[in-house]
Amino acid sequence: MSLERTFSIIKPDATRRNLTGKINAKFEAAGLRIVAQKRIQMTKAQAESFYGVHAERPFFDELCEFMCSEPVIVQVLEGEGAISRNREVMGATNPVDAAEGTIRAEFAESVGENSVHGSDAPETAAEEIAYFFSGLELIG
Ligand code: 3AN
Repeated sequence: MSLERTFSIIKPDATRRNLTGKINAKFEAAGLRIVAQKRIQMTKAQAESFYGVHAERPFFDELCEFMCSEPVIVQVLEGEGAISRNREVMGATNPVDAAEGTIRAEFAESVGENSVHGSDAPETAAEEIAYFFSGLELIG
């Protein structure tokens, strides 16, 4: 495995409940280094563009409304095999299916309000990082 970077969002259900530190502790315990991080509130248009791949899904509007409802933490995580490692730490999309000890098993409220987003492949990781962070915000 090689050193990778992945993109992560701590979603509104988690920032609302003050869970940023607990979620970051899970990333760090799994060997993921938080190399960039900021708190933003997305516009509806930004959320729709970010989740464009899901535009035809029945939950699209609900998802975009939720993602811009309150501030989120956008992050870049770095580590060996960071993309798959982050997906493991996040757990399954639906918290009832998420393995014990994962972020979604411990913190997610529902399949929609599931506390974290993580890129699913190297191409999407690169695109998502570039969507939210400028080169000047990324060291190395
Ligand atoms: P993941 O975030 O685990 O990669 P995706 O890419 O299938 O999952 O879905 C993107 C986001 O859409 C999920 N994180 C979740 O917030 C939302 N979502 C997925 N399935 C549903 C659903 N059945 N109902 C409501 N929201 C959903």
